[in-house]
Amino acid sequence: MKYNCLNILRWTEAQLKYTYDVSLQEATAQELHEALGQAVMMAISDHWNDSKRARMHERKAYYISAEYLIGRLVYSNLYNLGILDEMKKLFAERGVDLAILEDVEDAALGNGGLGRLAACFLDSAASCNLPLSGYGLRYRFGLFKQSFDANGSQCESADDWSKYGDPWSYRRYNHTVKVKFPDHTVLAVPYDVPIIGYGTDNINTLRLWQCEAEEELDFNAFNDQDYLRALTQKNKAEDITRVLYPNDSTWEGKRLRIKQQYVLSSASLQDMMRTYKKAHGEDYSHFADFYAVQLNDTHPAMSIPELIRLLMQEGMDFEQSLSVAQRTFSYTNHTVMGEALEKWDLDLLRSVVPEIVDIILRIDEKLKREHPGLFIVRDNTAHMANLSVYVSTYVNGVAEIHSQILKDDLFKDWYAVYPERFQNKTNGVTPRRWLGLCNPELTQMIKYRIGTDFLKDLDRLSKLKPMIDDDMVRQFNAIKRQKKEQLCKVIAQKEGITLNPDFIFDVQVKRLHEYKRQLLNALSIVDIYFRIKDGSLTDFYPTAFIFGAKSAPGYGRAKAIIRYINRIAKMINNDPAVADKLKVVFVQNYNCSYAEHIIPAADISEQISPAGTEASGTGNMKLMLNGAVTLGTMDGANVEIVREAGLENEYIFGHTVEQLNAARDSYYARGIYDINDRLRKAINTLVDGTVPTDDAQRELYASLLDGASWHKADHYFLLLDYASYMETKLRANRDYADHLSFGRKCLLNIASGAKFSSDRTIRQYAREIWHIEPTQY
Ligand code: 26Q
Repeated sequence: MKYNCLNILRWTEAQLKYTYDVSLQEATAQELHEALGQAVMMAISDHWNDSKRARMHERKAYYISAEYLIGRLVYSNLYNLGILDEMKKLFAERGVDLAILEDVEDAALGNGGLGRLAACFLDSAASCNLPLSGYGLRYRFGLFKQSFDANGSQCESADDWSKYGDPWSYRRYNHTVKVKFPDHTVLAVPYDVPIIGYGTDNINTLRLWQCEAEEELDFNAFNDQDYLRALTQKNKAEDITRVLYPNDSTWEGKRLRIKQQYVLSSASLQDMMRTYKKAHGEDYSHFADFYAVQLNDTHPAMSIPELIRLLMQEGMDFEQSLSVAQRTFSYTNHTVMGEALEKWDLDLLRSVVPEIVDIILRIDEKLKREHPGLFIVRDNTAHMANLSVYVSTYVNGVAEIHSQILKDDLFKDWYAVYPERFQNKTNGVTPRRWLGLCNPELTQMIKYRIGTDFLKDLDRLSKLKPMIDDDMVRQFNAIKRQKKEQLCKVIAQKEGITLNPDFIFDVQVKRLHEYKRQLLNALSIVDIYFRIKDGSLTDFYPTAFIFGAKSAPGYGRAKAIIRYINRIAKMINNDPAVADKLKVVFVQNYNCSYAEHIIPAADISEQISPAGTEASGTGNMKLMLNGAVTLGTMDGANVEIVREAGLENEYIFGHTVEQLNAARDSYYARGIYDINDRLRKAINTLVDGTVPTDDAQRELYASLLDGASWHKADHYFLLLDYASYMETKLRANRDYADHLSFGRKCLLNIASGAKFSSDRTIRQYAREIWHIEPTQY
């Protein structure tokens, strides 16, 4: 179907006039965003309603996730509707450049990979006509905004993403539900976000819950002139969805976090029970025939006891309720790292959700009767991952190597009892946002060559392979150069740093964590810097090293790494002796929108976690699809990237999982430090005053060489993999000098990227886990 762009434009103008009393030309970015959003919402409303109605009586899938990192929606929505270019043109004819909407804030209701995956899945399901709805939380403040102070330290500020409004959701107060806690009851008010498919009329729904008080004001307190008390109930309710927890990969047992998780679980399941009743009546024994619910990690795992509680409230007995729950839920694990696994102290849990604890204990008793070796509760602590495995139909990891580790390691005892439950679903990314939208130049080139709209069916990308010739490589290189120029402008404007687009762009963008080894990258840069200075590295191809990462605000070591990189960047960027060879930029506030600028401009994609630590990675896939080669370890989805593109087209280094497991016990980091002079010199900059450092860098230094009470020295094997990393990094650097052969590698990465479309992933979930079919309506 074709949307009438002129109508959308006229509605936009009308909204601007009535709401803000401004013309199209006078409107600010925020005003234009509001008005255009509302106009698009009007335009799609029939299709949205029809999509909903068509599925009323069908089996559907539901994704419950505490995070959705959806980014900026205005361009992707217009893009998926197929009207972005036309709308740009219509606005341009009236003297308005739609690029001003770049000033509109991202919706960052997620931390990183897990939240962005949820957003990619929704895009893919809608585009593949799969009936998948999302449930989540509408945090008032998303992930904090990041800036660096004069010291190079991370500073956080609040992300008030909806302060100018939120045109992409409708408040559906009529579907409000109540969620009970021992000391108060809160309202969960749904906000529905349309998920617009690409190349289809289908529109799915993301329903985000916002907490509000039952009574806006306590009038008794108000009449007593006690204003503060009058507001407490309101604040107490609104506090629950006030802010997204900024931890990524470390777990924190916070009361408010339990409340968030319970609201998400309870509200979503109450909503499902309501729609079930409407479509199928009050016999809930068939619930699992119509509702397949995917738990995005254990954050929504309280959904399991909550469904059981709600079913029992409707008169079903415990055993049958548990059976319904087990057939309804499936669970995706996103990490093997112990410190990230959710374990709730039962007393704490009981003080917030007492009935949930009673049900968890009953489930645990039944489990221990059946399988005395397994447990959910141990040492007065509820292990949410174990609960999620026990009461699930399927459990999956997010890349082959990760799913294997789940079976061999993390859930070994469970795999022995329930082998048929374990699956793999390798992650993917939506090619619409991560190719079509962020790299229209490359998309156009591919479309022209293979003659189809491959973004609907990424498998067609492989048609490129036999067509790759010098001509295509030259064209690709020219596009890459163009994307670098564009990124240079963005970085100059945002960071005040000038980069040369003739340099290699070597990119590491992801959350800051020790296991992701940004420090390894930094040490190699310091080493390269010294070698350029002392003349022992003469053939180095000029390189700009680009970092983007947020650290959890309470993660001291990660913050120390940011500060260290900012300081070496300052030293290197201010040294005229290397000005034509080296630049280092740590961009501030890396987010979805920044990623959309950086990723298409990258030549080298740093994916350097020690094997066995990164569950999958998804940035690696985005970079591959935009034609960067991977400088990486045999970890996460890198393994599959290498298999698809060929080892000869990537730069792989370091120990494998098996080698690390064999080396672990006898590993002695200081032994490597003592014999590798260059590495030692680089590591010493953490403490020797080459760059300004403080106690935090001294602590980093000690963590590498001495360890701490909780980890042995160099827990993430930076020193062990260093030599191999450096050698491989320099080989990639030398290879780049041959632009044709390097560009060919890049193109082969693109042509081999089909597997990493989240369309492929979501279809596998649909077929192998949810057992749902695409519906045309
Ligand atoms: C838990 C408890 C309390 C507060 C916060 C959290 C929390 C929040 C977010 C713990 C973990 C996360 C996020 C994890 C995450 O993003 N994992 C990544 O998931 C990606 C998608 O599967 C993978 O590609 C990455 O490898 C994995 O690190």
